[in-house]
Amino acid sequence: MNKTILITGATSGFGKAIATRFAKDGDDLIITGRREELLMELSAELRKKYKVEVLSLCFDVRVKEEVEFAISSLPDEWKDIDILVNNAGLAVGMNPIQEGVIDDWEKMIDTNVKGLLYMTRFVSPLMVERKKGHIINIGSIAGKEVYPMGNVYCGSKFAVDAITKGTRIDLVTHNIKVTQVAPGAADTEFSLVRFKGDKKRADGVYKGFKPLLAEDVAEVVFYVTTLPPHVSIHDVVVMPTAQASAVNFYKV
Ligand code: NDP
Ligand code: 8X3
Repeated sequence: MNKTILITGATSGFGKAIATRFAKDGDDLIITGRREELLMELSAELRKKYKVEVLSLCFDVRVKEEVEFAISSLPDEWKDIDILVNNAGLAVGMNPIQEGVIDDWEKMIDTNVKGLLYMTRFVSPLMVERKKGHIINIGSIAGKEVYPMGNVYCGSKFAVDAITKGTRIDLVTHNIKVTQVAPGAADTEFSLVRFKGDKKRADGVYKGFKPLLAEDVAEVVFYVTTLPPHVSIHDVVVMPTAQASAVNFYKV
């Protein structure tokens, strides 16, 4: 039976690939992001190619009122969300802590931590009411290991790791699965955003080894939703074969 999947940050990278993967399975999608034109393009493409229903919602996950409005005003036929993928997130800047740009810190914490919390806060009651659901949080290897100048981004992803565990504990009695998928280096718009549009620097991150593609991560996210109701995957770390830890790469 087709499911309803809500994916935040579906305008690029993992979110777009995850939306496409579930559409291929025939599922209906609620896709979100701030770039309305990209949401429109993706909606049209998925509807045409996979004949699925797509609702696109343009809002900023950092703004509590926007998140609350988006979820509380969902049409009735879209309220039965089976899977929430908290994917929207970013790194901004890469400085030693003593030279950190406070505005960059706020963007990361507000998006990666508070945005994920707002989404969970407003969507999880709908799942509790139905006594079913699956929340998938996109963490990172940066939420498992701290690396030089990763300070606040790593902190935000360690928070995702902890919040995922806490969410699972609180929702266990409501029959809701909670999973973290924590990828290593993946070639998306991530580094372009982190380095504020410096494409040369962003491309340099992926030189000399084969990074993950967004589709690889989407396949893992899809897989964790395919298991029987009594089986729950708590945590998956998915890395490029050439990456052994946050900072150890085999580059040629
Ligand atoms: P992208 O930059 O390609 O995608 C990020 C997505 O998040 C975009 O769709 C963007 O949409 C959305 N987004 C960012 N800020 C907001 C906001 N305030 N409100 C709503 N949506 C927002 O990067 P990735 O696909 O790589 O990143 C997805 C997730 O994966 C992030 O949480 C990231 O931290 C994590 N991650 C990435 C890794 C990598 O190496 N690429 C590895 C491990 C984890 P829009 O701009 O339209 O708002
Ligand atoms: C993104 C991966 O290792 O660049 O979360 O922080 S990393």
